[in-house]
Amino acid sequence: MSAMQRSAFGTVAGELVEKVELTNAQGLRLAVMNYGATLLALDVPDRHGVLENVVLGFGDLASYVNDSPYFGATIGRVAGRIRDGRWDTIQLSQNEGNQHIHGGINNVSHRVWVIESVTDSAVTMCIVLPAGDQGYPGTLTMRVTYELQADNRMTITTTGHSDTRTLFNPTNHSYFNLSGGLKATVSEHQVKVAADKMAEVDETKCPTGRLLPVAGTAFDFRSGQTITQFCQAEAAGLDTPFLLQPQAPSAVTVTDDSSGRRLQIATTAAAVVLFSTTGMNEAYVVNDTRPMCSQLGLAIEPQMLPDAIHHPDFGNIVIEAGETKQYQSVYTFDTI
Ligand code: G6D
Repeated sequence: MSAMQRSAFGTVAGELVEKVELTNAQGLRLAVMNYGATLLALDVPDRHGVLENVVLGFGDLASYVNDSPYFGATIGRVAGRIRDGRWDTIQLSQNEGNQHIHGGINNVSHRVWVIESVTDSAVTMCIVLPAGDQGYPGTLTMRVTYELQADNRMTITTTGHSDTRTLFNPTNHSYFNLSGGLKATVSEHQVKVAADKMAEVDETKCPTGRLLPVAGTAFDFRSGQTITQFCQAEAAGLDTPFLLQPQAPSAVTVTDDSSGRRLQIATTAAAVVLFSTTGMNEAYVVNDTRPMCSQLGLAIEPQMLPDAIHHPDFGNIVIEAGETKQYQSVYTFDTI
């Protein structure tokens, strides 16, 4: 039997934030909140059927407001960096040196969304961003639907509709750790990415505009490698945009041998950013369980390539007046 529960999660600046939990017939459980339209928790079975949380988060709202590196958050209007925060003559808010990142200073990850509809298997949240917000033209309506299917799939569908030509490149910023309950880091997770090319980035982590073949480099994840193997060649870890092979049935596959859990992600987005949290030793405690440490999670962010607006071969992130654009990512869990 599938089920739904809705409860208060806290308040931010006097606004109520709610948590919605969905459970499918197999017991797969998803929890989201309407602050940042954020995925809070995702309990999936290991090879023995034991359900454990496989995403990074916090047990309380204040930690999301104060400490979160976008744990589970919806990102918009535009994910990743936009060089100098410039789009032609338009100046966007700059929140990382000169760059604009993850939608700017007061982005949608840090706002309270409206819960529009809830059923036993899906929840839809909505936010309306006024024209001029963070410098962007156009009143943009963003909607995110999290849906839990009976066959242990989670689907995240994000749409944007604008009344004026503007930019739209959303993502979900969940950090995965398939060991369950953070028993181990992701260092030994096996990661496979259906990408022949990656976007070169500079010292600010902003794309230079060059698309480089992964063949013959450490960034070749086409047959799979562990994060440890990758870091032997690239000690700084992954914070890398990959251009996906078109129509790849699984864009990213992550397998954890110890628990047997496997995650396969298919997406309509053309790219994915992988961020391995390498070197991220922080004072805050994740999932009320352990302090944030290097490689505690792997952020998998399906999106169009960052800074696409400056590079014609990076894909189109312009949304025209009156247009509705939709991106969908399907997260399928099974065991090996
Ligand atoms: C993104 O690429 C970026 C990282 O550099 C950033 O630190 C993280 O979000 C929070 O994945």
